[in-house]
Amino acid sequence: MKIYDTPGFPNPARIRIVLAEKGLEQLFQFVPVNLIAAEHKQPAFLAKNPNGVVPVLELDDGTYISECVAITEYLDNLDADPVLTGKTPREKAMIHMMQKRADDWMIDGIGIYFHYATPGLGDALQPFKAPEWAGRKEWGERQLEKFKNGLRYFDGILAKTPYLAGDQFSMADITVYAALLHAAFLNITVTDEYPALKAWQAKVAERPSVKNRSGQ
Ligand SMILES: N[C@@H](CCC(=O)N[C@@H](CS)C(=O)NCC(=O)O)C(=O)O
Repeated sequence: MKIYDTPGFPNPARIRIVLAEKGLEQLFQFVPVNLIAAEHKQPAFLAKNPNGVVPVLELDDGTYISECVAITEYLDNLDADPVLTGKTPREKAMIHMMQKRADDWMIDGIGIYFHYATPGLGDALQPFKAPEWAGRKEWGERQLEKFKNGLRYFDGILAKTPYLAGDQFSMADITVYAALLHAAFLNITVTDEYPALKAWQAKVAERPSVKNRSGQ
């Protein structure tokens, strides 16, 4: 099986962490995609993922699976040790709910801010090209507010539970951690204003799957 990804980018990091958590890295060949050269917007890559983003999993039968949540679910069904998407109905629902918030508020929030309110990857690589849209910078800035609201929200959750969806480390934790990696790249760090989130971030950073993951 193959993983098309770009080392150093936050969404690819999510899947690298999942693979390391589950000890499955050796089953996969990593195929680098050059985002800076816009390889992901060329027909050959768009045939694999019409959204033109990494990562993408290719199964041995030629099936392409994109979206980190879908890839994580596939990997969890392939090898349930440890489970990152939940075992019981309650765990699954809690993780799904937190994952959706982590995606919308955190990883998408900081990603859209990066692409629209900062130089991002350059004009040619804005995810949805709208150079004529005068309000795009303001819209990008609003995403940063959403991200900061997420910092407050997740800090409140982590003041009460060890991980985002309860006692177990899950894919929701991985998503928020990856969003914080992206934010740190933009010099937006978790300050003492968010003590529980900051302590959780330090704890997650020490997990072998995070600390020693490939493609950093
Ligand atoms: N929702 C997607 C997001 C993937 C994503 O945005 N990947 C970024 C890299 S971190 C990307 O390929 N960006 C290139 C672009 O937007 O042009 C997922 O879960 O896989």
